[in-house]
Amino acid sequence: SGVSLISKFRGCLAGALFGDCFGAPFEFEDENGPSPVVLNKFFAKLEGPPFKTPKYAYTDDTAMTKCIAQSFVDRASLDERDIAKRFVTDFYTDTTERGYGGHVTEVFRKLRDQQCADPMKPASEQFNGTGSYGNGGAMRVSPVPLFCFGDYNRMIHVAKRVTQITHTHPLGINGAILQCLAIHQGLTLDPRGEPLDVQKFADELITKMEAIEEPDQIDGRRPYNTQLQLIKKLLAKEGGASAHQVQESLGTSVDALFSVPTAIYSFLRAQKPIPDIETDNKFRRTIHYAISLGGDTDTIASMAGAIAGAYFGEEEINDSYKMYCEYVEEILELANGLHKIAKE
Ligand code: 8NA
Ligand code: MG
Ligand code: MG
Repeated sequence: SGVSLISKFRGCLAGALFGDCFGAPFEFEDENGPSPVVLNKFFAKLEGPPFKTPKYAYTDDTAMTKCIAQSFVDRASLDERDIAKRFVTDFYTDTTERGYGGHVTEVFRKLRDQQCADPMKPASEQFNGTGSYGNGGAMRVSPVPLFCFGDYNRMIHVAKRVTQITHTHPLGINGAILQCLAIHQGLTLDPRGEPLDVQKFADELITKMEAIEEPDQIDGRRPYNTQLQLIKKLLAKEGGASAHQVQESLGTSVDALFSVPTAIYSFLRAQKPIPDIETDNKFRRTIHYAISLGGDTDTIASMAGAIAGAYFGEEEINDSYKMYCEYVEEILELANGLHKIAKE
């Protein structure tokens, strides 16, 4: 009974890749997101009879995810310097434009100049020492809950360390931890049988984040807690919240605080049919909905896809997607490698 762990591992990393590749063409394209007609056509084509096309390219989200996964697989331990070196080498040798964040390239330059001797230092100097609160930590955290499966405290520690190579602002770090927790919950739940209790899924994230997130020194509020409470309210809305309400409250920006909760919401909302999204498949519905909100579509769809893939497993992902994206075989091989480590 249930979906196998290997299928969940493969679904998680493949889900992150497909969200990235299929979300990238729409990134910040239109203020309100792509039109329902355009998106339904886009996915119907991917799921229809095979057609010839250049493969959809992955972006920074997958470029960095694969560095982390490969480091874990090769070293079977956390090695921040090795991960930093892989980020830098990939950034400077890749001939494809991957669309990195506006300021993270400064971290790569400094890391290269000091040969990653002090891998956590350049990130701490970003934005006058406040660190980046972009979603660049959260967008690449998916290998962590796989690598640390079965050791909750170590998982939190590793998520934090891996994020700090580029993002040291508490909102950047906690966004990555929250995304990691959502994937972890997805991995541990059985998608067959009772429908997912979406309110309970959010409540469990709230409880876990309360032990991690410090209250703001001025207003005493916990920013991610506030967003998670919002997710619960939006999910409880009669007939479903409008896209506008979600865009205005949860956000679709490159800030971790205004994109990680949106990805989690997309996964939870997609457990039931959504108006204008013409599919019964819940993985498709998750990334389709995430992209429909607009803004940072590749990253939000990638994060939502990682959670959905971890929950449903590879079998819920339409097989035909594999024909149209680069790096599919490789990412699935990395998932196999992480599964081998998790079993030991
Ligand atoms: P980052 O660390 O450069 O952060 C992204 C942006 O967030 C920065 O350029 C700033 O504008 C802003 N920011 C972050 N922290 C602060 C702060 N403390 N004070 C003021 N502003 C701040 O890069 P990242 O890795 O977090 O970025 C990830 C996102 O960038 C992903 O969505 C990814 O897909 C990519 N992205 C690329 C493009 C593109 O076309 N090049 C567009 C959007 C997003
Ligand atoms: Mg990207
Ligand atoms: Mg992005």
